[in-house]
Amino acid sequence: MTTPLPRLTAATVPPAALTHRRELTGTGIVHLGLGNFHRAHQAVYTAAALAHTDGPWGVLGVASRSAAVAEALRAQDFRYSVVEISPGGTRITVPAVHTGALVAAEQGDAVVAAIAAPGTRVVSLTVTENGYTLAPRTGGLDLDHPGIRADLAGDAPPRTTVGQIVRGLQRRLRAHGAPVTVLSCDNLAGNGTLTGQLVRAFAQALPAAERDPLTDWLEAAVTFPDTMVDRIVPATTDAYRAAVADGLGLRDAVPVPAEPFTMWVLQDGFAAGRPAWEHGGALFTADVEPYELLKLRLLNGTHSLIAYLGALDGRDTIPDSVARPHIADAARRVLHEDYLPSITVPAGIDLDAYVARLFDRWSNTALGHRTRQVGSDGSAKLRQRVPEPALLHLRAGRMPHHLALTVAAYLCCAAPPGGFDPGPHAAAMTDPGAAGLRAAAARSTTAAGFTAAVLDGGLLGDGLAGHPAFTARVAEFIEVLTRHGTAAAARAAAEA
Ligand code: CS2
Repeated sequence: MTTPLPRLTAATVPPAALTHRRELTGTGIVHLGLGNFHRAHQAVYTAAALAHTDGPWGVLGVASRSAAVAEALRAQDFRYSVVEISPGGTRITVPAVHTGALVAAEQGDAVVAAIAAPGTRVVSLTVTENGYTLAPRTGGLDLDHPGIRADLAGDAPPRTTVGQIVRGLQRRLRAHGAPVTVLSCDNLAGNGTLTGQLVRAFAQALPAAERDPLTDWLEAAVTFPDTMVDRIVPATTDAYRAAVADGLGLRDAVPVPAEPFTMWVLQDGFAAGRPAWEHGGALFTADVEPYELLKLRLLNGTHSLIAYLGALDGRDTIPDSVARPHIADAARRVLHEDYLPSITVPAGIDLDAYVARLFDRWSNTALGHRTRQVGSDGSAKLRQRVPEPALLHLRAGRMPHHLALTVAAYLCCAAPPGGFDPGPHAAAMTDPGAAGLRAAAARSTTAAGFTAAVLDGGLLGDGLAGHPAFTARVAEFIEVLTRHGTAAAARAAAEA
């Protein structure tokens, strides 16, 4: 019988793997969304900051629902490894920046208290596109969302992210009123600006006696910088646990795999200080928008097309998908023909090098990023990626064929028409919007009827509903995808 390896803890972590060796002197950051992305991105930059300068920048991580990650981290003194994987090799580091872990769904009041704590200077978020309780049609706060309604009533600890932030800020104002920064790190256009709008919309919906002092203080003491975040971070598997066992000789239940590439661009508007994240390579600029749109459209938008075509083509991973010539060709076309004309490339970015690097990153076979992961939550993700560039083209009189193909491939995965089997990788995608789409599919007898019902119903917001030619194009691609497959659909889009 082999002896089990020792667990990764504060006592066992090899000093050489630690990014910094300071004692954490305070919890200045409350982070909502303790998933892999946060742990391989903001946490790594914070560790790099602490390697250079001291500061009260411990992170209290708040898992949205999963108690398992919080428990595993507690058992490991909040240490975990980041396993950087590329075909060239594996590098393992331990950021060691977390000072605690909560579970929002179970400890809403503790989350409110943490946001209100005087030591908290930054409340950061990676709660995914779905976590922002956006109204599908308007993109503003969904005041009809049952969670938002309950959090506005305030009879129980808040359970939505926006509810937790506003209730935390309200308690903060009542307790001491010290300024704080709310920092969205999700893939949303204008993520900070939008988060500020959602917070203000929630505050505006409170009774006047609560609303007025809060809205004034929000203007005076809380900032919402925009950020662009980038790092491909797959889900953890036993292969990564084995890599840590091999590399460190330790048992880590929650290692985080990540590609070597990482990028963070932030607007430098912090109300109460921040870690020196520039030591991890973060870029501070007054205008984040060009970086956000570059990444959200060229990377995320193209990623969605690769994931849906790949899954329908029977591919488990993004690298396997992009290795298929017709999928790589469709990816190049959506990127160059549909997304690129909708953005201004930020000064200092070498576009050719950036695009070549995207294809290298997507082709990282060692990372094994799965089509089901990128394809999940398409109803929320595509709304951020497709409608604005599609509308720019449609208003200029041009059909964005590969954006229509993206939507068609998504619909074939999320709500396959009767008799069509999208295969196991599409079937494994999860999406809170899928049930509604499937109900619409069951009510429709034709692809055209189904597409009109869902796009007119606001699947991608209000704007696209007024463009029947786009709807018809999506329906045509659904027909081709379901009858003739992905290669024929890619050909039809390329030849259009
Ligand atoms: C992906 C992103 O799952 C997805 O939708 O497009 O998670 C992507 O990997 C990251 O944004 C890369 O920074």
